[in-house]
Amino acid sequence: MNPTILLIVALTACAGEGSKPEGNDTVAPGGTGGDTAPVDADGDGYPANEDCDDNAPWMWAGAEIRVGDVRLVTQDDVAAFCAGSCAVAVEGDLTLRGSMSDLSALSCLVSIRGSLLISQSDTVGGDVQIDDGRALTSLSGLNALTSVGGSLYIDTNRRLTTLADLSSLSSVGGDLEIAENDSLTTLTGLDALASVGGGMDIDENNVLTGLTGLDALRFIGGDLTIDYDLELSSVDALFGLQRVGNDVEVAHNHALSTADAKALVSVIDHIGGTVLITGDGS
Ligand SMILES: [Ca+2]
Ligand SMILES: [Ca+2]
Repeated sequence: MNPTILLIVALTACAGEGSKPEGNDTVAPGGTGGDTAPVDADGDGYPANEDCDDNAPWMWAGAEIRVGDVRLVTQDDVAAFCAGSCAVAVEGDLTLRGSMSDLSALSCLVSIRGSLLISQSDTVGGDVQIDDGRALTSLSGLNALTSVGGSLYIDTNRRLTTLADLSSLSSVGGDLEIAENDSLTTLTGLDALASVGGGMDIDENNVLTGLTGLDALRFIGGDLTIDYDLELSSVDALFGLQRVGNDVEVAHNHALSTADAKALVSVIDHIGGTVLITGDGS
């Protein structure tokens, strides 16, 4: 055989090796093969001392910056997101919208420079479409996310019951919108959030009873809008709010007394725009 062809054959044989060892290997890459097999708790082929997380088989390597926008639609997309890295920063927008039901494999996600959209729209042409594939009930997997540079949209997630997994999130640079989540009863989990650079919009969450979880929020750069949350009976959790850059609207929350809505407005030190309180309860 021609030596050049031999070289190509040899290189081809090597290709595909090296990114991740076979999962069943008991001796890790670089291991000594000594008397005692190194501990590899998650079975990803990397022993504990070479694995950035030895309890997560989808992560073994260091930090990575993901350039551009990322859109995850299927459970396979979610499973492939970390691609071995223990810490991934997304430079663009991250969209989670589709048929995934489990985000736990996103535990490498530490920051998003752009916006984060979590939306599982179940409505098509105005009709409610029951689709068991759209079964996201929690955001488990986003526990390491500390900042969203752009906006955070959590919309139309019919089965989402908790935001507890956003407990590391301390800042949202753009808007925060939480709307039409039909199973969400509480905002507990947003407890570290102190600042929203844009507007905050809490709309049409049909079973949301209070805003507990937003107790640390002090600053909203744009509008504050709380509309059509039909079971919302208390806004006390926002009484630490010091500044709203633009308008405040608290409207059509039938279980909330107008007096409570007015009490919220009265405790905000600075409101840059107008106030509208209408259609709340008596
Ligand atoms: Ca391991
Ligand atoms: Ca691992």
